[in-house]
Amino acid sequence: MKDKVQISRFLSYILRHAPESIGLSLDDQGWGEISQLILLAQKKGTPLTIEIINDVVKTNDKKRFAISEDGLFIRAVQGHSLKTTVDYQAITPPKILYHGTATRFIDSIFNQGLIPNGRQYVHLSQDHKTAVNVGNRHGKAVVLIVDSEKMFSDGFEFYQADNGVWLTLSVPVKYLKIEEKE
Ligand code: HQG
Repeated sequence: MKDKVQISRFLSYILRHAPESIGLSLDDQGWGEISQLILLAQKKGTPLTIEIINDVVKTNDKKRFAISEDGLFIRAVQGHSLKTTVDYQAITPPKILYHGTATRFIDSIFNQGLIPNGRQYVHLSQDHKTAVNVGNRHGKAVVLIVDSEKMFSDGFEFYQADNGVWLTLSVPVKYLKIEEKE
């Protein structure tokens, strides 16, 4: 049996990026039928049960997934590259948000602003530590401070996924600064 981290990665890949890789269909809100997922994953050599799925959803460190109220469907709450996906409500962001990245991306970011790259949205966090962790995944971490208050008053929309991650379509350079190290 694969461990929970492997199952979480598998579910992230299927539900955010490539449901078709196992033949699963998602609706336009990103929901896939759990019974189908189990059947199709089994065929591709990843045995899943409803108990394993429930356990991964419940105990996932970043609460990446949600199960529908009737218990029949599952979706990723953020991180999609798929176009057809979760409709987020636009809401007022906090004054500032953080974005963790790697030093090697800084020149390009200060040229083009933050762009979603493969995903649908740029991911931001309210919490500094999360930004450092996200940055460390890509190399030497550097934290950018996003003037979300100004962006919002200039008409940019912000969304928050169920797990607290903040999303916006892009962040132009003028709203970005590198965090000063003490
Ligand atoms: C960078 C995790 C060059 C951007 C986290 C980042 C997050 C640019 C990388 C979620 C750029 C994209 C997303 C530009 C942005 N030039 N590089 N103009 N604009 N970048 O993995 O934000 O564990 O797609 O700084 O918690 O790192 O997967 O995005 O370094 O919420 O659930 O391009 O992934 O969640 O990398 O992470 P990613 P991310 P999970």
